[in-house]
Amino acid sequence: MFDDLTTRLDSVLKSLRGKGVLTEDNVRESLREIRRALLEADVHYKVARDFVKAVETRAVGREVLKGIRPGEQVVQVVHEEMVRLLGGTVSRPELSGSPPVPVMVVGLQGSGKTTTCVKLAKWLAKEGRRPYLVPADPYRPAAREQLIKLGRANGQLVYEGSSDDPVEICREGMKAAIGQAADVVLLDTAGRLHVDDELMAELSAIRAEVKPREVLLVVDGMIGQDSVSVAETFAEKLGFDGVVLTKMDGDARGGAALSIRQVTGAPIKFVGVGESADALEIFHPDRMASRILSMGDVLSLVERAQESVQAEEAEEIAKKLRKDRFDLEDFRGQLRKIQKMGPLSQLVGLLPGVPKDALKEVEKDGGKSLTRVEAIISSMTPGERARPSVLNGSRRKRIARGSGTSVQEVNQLIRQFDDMRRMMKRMNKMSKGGRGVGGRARLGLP
Ligand SMILES: Nc1nc2c(ncn2[C@@H]2O[C@H](COP(=O)(O)OP(=O)(O)O)[C@@H](O)[C@H]2O)c(=O)[nH]1
Ligand SMILES: [Mg+2]
Repeated sequence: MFDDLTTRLDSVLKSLRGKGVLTEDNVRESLREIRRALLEADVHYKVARDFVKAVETRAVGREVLKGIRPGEQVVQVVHEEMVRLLGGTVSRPELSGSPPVPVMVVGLQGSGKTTTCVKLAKWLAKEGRRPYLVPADPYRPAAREQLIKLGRANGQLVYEGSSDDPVEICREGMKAAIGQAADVVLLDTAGRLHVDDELMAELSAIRAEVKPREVLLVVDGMIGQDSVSVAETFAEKLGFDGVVLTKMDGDARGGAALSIRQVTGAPIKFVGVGESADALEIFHPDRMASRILSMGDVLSLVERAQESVQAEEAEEIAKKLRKDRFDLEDFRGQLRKIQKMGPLSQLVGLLPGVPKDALKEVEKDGGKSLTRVEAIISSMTPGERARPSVLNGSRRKRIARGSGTSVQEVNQLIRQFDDMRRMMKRMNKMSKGGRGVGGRARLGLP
């Protein structure tokens, strides 16, 4: 996702970053480019305009222009504004209250409501809840069957009563949920191909009846601008508490994700990233912003890495990545090189997914945290390094003890390793697809 947008922004930011001295003209020209890239990614024009204005206000100021690394600072501002645009912080669904807590899932036909209901049920079950699925679309028998089948196939409880009145289905479904000792009820409501008043009236009637704790609007991330106007209409006519953006695994241009929060004021809570029942993720604004922007960061890191690494070694790593055999042993090797490359803080700042706080930490402790990472990896057996998936709770405990760290630190490291590997795999794929990153990505380095 976001490939084109990322590539475009990357080149703008890279040219900014390279500049030792920035003039207002430099910055303005870059901002024009950013705006163009956003519009092409189908970001709502008002959102693109306001975004650029916000960055400009902060970036075209004296402090920034007098800074040590002005380009870097502007890139930082762009990132921060993008996080803000995407909602700032993670917004989890609000499911407190006396059980069963009703959640109403609404949206246009084909947006992914039914699939999302099943994904949510699975996600909730993992969170220790006991969800109950209620098919509340009486118009298309196939819609009801779909939820029953899909829900069952995924081991979830489904209401099977049939009435032709959606309000009655929801009311009865809530009662049945009590009988099943369920604590969350997911109401899979009917959709239409287009928003119409009849649909809104029906949804309002359901809402009045069951008083859902959450109304989640499901929006198809592939349809760009249209999804934003759909969301606007739902916001105006029905109101909702959060958005689930589906089909983000496809070649969505990213515009919907970037516009919806700003246009509707409601947070994106989940993203759907595939057809399977597991393909649902909590939406993280900062991660998403990094995904959109930080490709460039990875690439500049690679650029530096290139200087200190032998070509054949790099080829070896690329090969491992292709075969998905890049392991913690390799990771440690890379870390050692990073340490040699210094200045450390600069390099860590370029790593994707490393929050700024962590960067400050590293700066403060002068590289001790990397030493800790090394200690953790060194406390693993060769087998564990080769196959990190075997690292269960008790092994992690042992490793924490052996390396004089905490289980949290071990967990964090494994997470970082996973993220890094994913990122590197993507880069590797990109370079194979000849997407303009060419030789640098072939190195396949962090
Ligand atoms: N690739 C992908 N397909 C999805 C996703 N969510 C839903 N779909 C597909 O979109 C189609 C419509 O989904 P459905 O849940 O039936 O939509 P509904 O009409 O709103 O209930 C189905 O083929 C789903 O498999 C997603 O996150 N990624
Ligand atoms: Mg459906």
